[in-house]
Amino acid sequence: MFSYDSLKKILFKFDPETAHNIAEYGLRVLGKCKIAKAYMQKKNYITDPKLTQKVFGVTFANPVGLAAGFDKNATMIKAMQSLGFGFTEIGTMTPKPQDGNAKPRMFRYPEFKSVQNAMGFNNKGAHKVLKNLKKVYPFDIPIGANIGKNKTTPEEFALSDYKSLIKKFEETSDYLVINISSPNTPNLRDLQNEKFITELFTMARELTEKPILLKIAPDMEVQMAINLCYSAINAGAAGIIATNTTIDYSLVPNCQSFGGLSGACLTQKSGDLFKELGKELFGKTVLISVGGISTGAEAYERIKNGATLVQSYSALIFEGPSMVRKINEEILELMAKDGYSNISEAIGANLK
Ligand code: FMN
Repeated sequence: MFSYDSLKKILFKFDPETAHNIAEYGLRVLGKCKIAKAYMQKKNYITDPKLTQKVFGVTFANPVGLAAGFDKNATMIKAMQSLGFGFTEIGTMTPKPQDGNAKPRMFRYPEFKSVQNAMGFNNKGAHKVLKNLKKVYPFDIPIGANIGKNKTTPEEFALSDYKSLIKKFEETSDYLVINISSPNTPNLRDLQNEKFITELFTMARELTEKPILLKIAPDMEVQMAINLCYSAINAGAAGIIATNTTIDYSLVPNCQSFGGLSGACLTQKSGDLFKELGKELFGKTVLISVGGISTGAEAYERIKNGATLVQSYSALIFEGPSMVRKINEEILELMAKDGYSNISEAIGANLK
């Protein structure tokens, strides 16, 4: 029987970016192979009505999604359902194609189940990604489109990058995400200020009725994060995704001093910030929690702290394709223990 442990031994012999490219090739093939796809989907994709909910008018069969950055060019959407994900987020895409930062730019720390990346939005550009997306959309699982500005676009023109991306992707996605929280595009996080956020979401709301969410970094003071979220919500944001990777390099001994850390080292930091956001914002907007989630227990805690949906990326590298099914099964067990018959009863339970 196929075991991820043996595959992992081979993949981990390659540098992380090469391993990612091999995995991408395998997942693209899986997406095209009907029998293998159906087999994996039957095994991993949990569609228990207890986990099903409508968010932004769209049905999510389970609350565990793939976080942005894994499927930057929308080439693996079909395979993600076979891995069990209830939704997927493509991107970050930029208006023009870009190569990203110099290599090596991705590092893994297996003993800490953590990853560090300084990819810098390497992607094929909005035109090509949209072409890929159009082959699939609308799909069985909801698709989010995560958008960012080009590295060469000066801050004063950032708004027009986001404008062109919203126009391009609004018809071929179920929700959009504004990414200004990556640490790997110079000065991008400077856009995490109330003035820019207000301008951005006011402009966005005039362009489309599609839900648009803001993804924030974990490296902000709680009050600053709350204020920023309020600016976004008041200007029309449909939700908040917290969090992106961290630049707190104290979390992994001897890690690189650039890029963003994710995976197990981020669980506490991202979870703590999310808890505070939940206390303030639960009931006022849709909250999605991401950062170091690898188990049903952690996902369930985030849900009870106010997350309607959760996402994961780094843990997939260490746990493999059975992870999403296990998370969903554990959420169901924990819901049963608490006596909940639908996930909506668990969302924000710690805050009621
Ligand atoms: N987040 C984005 O919003 N856009 C990206 O393009 C993006 N690229 C990423 C690339 C890598 C290699 C990794 C590890 C993460 C990336 N992320 C990106 C951040 C993830 O979406 C997620 O917010 C973060 O990794 C925390 O979740 P995790 O601990 O489950 O990985």
